[in-house]
Amino acid sequence: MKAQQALYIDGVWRPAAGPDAIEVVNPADEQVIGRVPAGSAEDVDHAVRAARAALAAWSATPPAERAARLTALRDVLVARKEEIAQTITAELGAPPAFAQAVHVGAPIAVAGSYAELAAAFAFEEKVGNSVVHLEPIGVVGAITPWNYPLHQVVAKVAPALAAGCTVVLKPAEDTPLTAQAFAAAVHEAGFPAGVFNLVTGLGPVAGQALAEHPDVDLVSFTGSTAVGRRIGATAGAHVKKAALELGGKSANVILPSADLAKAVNVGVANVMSNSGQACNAWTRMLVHTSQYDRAVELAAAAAAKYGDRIGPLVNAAQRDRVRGYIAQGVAEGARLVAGGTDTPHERGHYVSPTVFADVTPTMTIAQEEIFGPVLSVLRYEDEDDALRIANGTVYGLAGAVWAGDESEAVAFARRMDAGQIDINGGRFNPLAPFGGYKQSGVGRELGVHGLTEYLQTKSLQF
Ligand code: TXE
Repeated sequence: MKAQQALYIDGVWRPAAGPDAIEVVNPADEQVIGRVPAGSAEDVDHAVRAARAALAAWSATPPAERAARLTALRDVLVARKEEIAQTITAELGAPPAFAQAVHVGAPIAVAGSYAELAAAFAFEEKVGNSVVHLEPIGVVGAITPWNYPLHQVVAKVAPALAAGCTVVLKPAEDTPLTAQAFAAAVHEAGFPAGVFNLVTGLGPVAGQALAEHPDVDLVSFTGSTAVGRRIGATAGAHVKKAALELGGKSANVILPSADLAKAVNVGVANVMSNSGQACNAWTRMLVHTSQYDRAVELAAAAAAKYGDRIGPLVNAAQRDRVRGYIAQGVAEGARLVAGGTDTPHERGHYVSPTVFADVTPTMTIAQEEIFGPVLSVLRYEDEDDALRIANGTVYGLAGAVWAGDESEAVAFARRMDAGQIDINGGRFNPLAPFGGYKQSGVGRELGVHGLTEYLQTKSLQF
């Protein structure tokens, strides 16, 4: 898709107020592939005013009609699947097949699920002698990251629109072309002007202006814990709601009764997927001491097999950050059994699939989110020890448990402090709520739980 030198506000593409621009770079070959406007606070204000003006009519639009527009949006995404996947490959570096199947496939499922939910959801419920109305919270400011550039957008915008809210989106600097492709899809789907608006721009400028705007009722943010903390504080100062989806350091707990080879192989694939740029990646593999050496051998072999199939990291800063963590792992005494800090290609921001053994729970690489293709394998003595290690970080986003018997895995999962846990592998479910315990965030995305984030309640007593 060709970059638009414009912002999408009030149903039309229009120039930004100022001359600033963002260069979009292909992380695989470091070539500049486009330029988009770097919106200012003035542009954000313009977009918020458009969203406010559109709110009354959109929130009063019957849910079935909102559902019809979301169905149309899903259909446009399906029709443009290949084109959007190519855009994601160009600006994120995702391998083409993965870009189509996952980067575009998952948001298509999510958009479809919200079309169905908007039509079926009870926006009014009777409680004794009261009727409770579930009303849209208002104007939503959505701030999204680059790691899943379409999914992160759809996971916020689709439920907000289903709920009857209007939206201003500020996407990540690295992946604005996917956001523009999404805006074009919204336009084609026939949403009324002002219901969805896009302001591309820098986080500390356009993002901050959106988070601080007095006429935004809810900020929904996905990104780093540092920025999430600020957005939460700003929302608190204005007595507004903030939904925060932040980092993770998820544990993949392999109980002794599990199919070890399967658990290790799926676990490695999970961490290497999207080059490790996933907040819910199972970056800590926990293995019983009796199976530890075998698991490390299997993990190293699985990582080595990846070779050239892994895409680059999104930019040089992320690559350097990940390499820094690898160097720190070595310095703190972890044993490198695959990958490392070598440069696998002459150009592009690549990091080799990396596996560390002899990682102890307090090491930096076992505590901090690396956001790259780096797996730490830790050993545990017994189940209580495994649970202590699994729950022993500030995060609590996701996890996995493997056991010979599902009920054994479920019993362990119930004791984990995490918002989404896969049992013996698991499969993506667009209706299952996703979000964090502890410092991984506040609120949930996807399914009914994701929809209710965008609603407020009013009760009428009779
Ligand atoms: O995130 P930022 P970055 C984690 C991951 C990664 C690290 C840094 O560990 O290595 O964060 O990534 C906007 N006010 N995650 O620097 O800066 C920004 O423009 C308002 C986890 O890319 O948090 C972008 O749109 N907005 C994660 C969005 O915030 C601001 C996904 C995220 O960028 C802002 C991405 C400000 N002051 C990174 N500053 C996940 N949970 O999935 C920046 N932004």
